[in-house]
Amino acid sequence: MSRHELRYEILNAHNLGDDCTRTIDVHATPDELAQLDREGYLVRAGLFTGSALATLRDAVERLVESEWEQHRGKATGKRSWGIILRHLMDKDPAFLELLKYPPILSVAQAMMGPLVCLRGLSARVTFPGAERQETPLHQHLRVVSRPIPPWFSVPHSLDALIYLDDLSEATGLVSLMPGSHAWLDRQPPDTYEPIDGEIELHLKAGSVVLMHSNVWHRGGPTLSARRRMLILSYQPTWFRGSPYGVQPEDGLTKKLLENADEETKMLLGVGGYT
Ligand SMILES: O=C(O)CCC(=O)C(=O)O
Ligand SMILES: [Fe+2]
Repeated sequence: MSRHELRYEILNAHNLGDDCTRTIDVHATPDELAQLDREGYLVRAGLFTGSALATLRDAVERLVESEWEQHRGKATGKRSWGIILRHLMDKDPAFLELLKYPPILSVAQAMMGPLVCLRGLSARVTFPGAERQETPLHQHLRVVSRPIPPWFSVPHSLDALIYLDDLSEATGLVSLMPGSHAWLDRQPPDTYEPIDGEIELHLKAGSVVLMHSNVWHRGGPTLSARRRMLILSYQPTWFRGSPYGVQPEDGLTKKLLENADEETKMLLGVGGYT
């Protein structure tokens, strides 16, 4: 993977004094960033392999086991998203390793600037069976109004869809609509069916899709083999965090914050703006 360096100056001498510059070692080429901006996605095949992939899978397995009752106790419908586990960095040290993972974080900082924080890390696990587990077409930042007001802030955040199993017809492909993150005048139709112009991705386990959070996308049905994936998201520091899930009171990130450097604090949502 080709890299390049980007240097930002944060115009906040009032608080930062001389400590205003941030140099990002971006794990992408300028052309790839331009594609991400234009199309809304970038595929990283085989980013996680070997023990790194196994460690993430094992950590997801442990959580599926410990949270099984909580998630499956209530739901047994005809169709669902499967189970979604949230606040992962508070629950297992394996996930904390992803907080500053350069191939993902550096791209978030290249696209949104140095002042970004974690929006969330969750896992989606789907199983074959009587209940059909898939998602409808959707986008993640549903905060746009029509007409666009003069001082509207276009919402941007980056999702890394980290696939821990192969994506196939058996496990469920991911489909997305290139360029749809920039369509501020409409919302995705409520459908589980393909739409004109969408692309379907077949990917090997360990592959990652870097995606603008407002790209229209859907996870296809898990028909005959279990499927596990993670969603690691970054947002500007001044965004409100994701509203989903309940953060554990004494989670791992709380301990980490006790002796954290400024970068870690910022990534965990403490400061990073005034
Ligand atoms: O499982 C996938 O491929 C996509 C999942 C998704 O879009 C979500 O959980 O928001
Ligand atoms: Fe999604």
